[in-house]
Amino acid sequence: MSIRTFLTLSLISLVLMVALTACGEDALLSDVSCYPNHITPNADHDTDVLKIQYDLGRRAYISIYFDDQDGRRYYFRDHIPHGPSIEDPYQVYFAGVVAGYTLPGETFEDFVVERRVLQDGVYTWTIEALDETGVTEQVTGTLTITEADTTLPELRGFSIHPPKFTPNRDGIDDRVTIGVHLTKDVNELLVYVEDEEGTRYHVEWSEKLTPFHEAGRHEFDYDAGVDRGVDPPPDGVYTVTMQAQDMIGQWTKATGALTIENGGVPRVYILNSEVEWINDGPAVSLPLSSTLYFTLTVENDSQVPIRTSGPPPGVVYDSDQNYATLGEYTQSGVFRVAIHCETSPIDHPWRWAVGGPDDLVEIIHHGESYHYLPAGARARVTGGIRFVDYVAARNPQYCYASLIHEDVEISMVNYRVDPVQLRIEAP
Ligand SMILES: [Ca+2]
Ligand SMILES: [Ca+2]
Repeated sequence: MSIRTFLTLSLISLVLMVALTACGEDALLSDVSCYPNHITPNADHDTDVLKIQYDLGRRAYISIYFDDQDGRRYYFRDHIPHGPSIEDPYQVYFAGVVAGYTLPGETFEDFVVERRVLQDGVYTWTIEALDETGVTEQVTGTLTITEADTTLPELRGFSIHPPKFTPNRDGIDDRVTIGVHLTKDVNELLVYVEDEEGTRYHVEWSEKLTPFHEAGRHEFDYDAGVDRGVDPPPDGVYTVTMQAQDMIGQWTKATGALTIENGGVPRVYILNSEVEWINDGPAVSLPLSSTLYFTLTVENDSQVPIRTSGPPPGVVYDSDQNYATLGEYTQSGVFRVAIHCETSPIDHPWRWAVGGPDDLVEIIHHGESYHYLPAGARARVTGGIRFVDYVAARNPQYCYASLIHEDVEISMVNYRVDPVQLRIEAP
């Protein structure tokens, strides 16, 4: 078929189509109505919504848009594919909200407007169908908008802090706070973290001063799941998205980048749940003022380094001392080996780092020095308690070792490992 023949045939079919349309049969777009012709989109349930109805004769792309009196065009639907309407006409409700736009001279720094209500005024509406052969039909009319609630739910001062974090429960940069000042009450306020493939991770709202969904300061807290013992998303760069939607249906959106580094759930054990006590245990008898020594091996069986703090292995405590009297206070997120006896006046009073200088790696962070046992590493830890006193009513007593994740947990597997029965021989 020559191009000329094709064009001629196309022309004939086009003429036929127009003829058929004229007869009201097989029309692409027919029975179009928009009611009412005046709406007040302000969520007061009074003439807030326009009902649009149409029949579609065959598959087509539907566009619904509004032109203001200055000739600016606002899309409600932009080339959305539709099949033919079979029995009932298509019905769609329009609440005055169109694709986001900005007014002349208007700029927003922290967010973009995704959906926005039309300003008060008189508009020409157009419903347009474009079929697969390129035939377009459209119907137009007039719509007046008054009392539109044009206030936007602005997301001011959107912030992500810190922009790079290490969700590994070491107490340093384990969480991210995503903050915003919301300028209007909304129906929905949502934050998620998304990777390049579009996998989303929910972020919890945590600010309690402003009720959820109300105008004011809001904060969201993201721990990457590690608080629940879930492995965080892989290290990498993610997009944080905050989205607000008001009663009218206006949407605003703010985005920013978030980097995950050294993410992972620490899994650390006392190797084989074994403690070598002095004189081999499991029952030990020592003269008063002598020392209960122990040795054990800590295994970091995770993908992340684990943080620890002093005193170093080898230190011997007097029984009436504890970690605080040595100036080695607890620190959130730190792992330490600890010994507890039944008569201990405080919980696990004697504590040691999970490795010595040769086992640990020093990391400087914000000018402070921190020590870590690397991923996959093992370290032998020794220590002792010199018993300078004892409780006669509890002699002998049991002592045991634990591996403590300070201010986080002592997992059951690391709690009260390999007890020894200790008798202090009275002089
Ligand atoms: Ca209204
Ligand atoms: Ca961390």
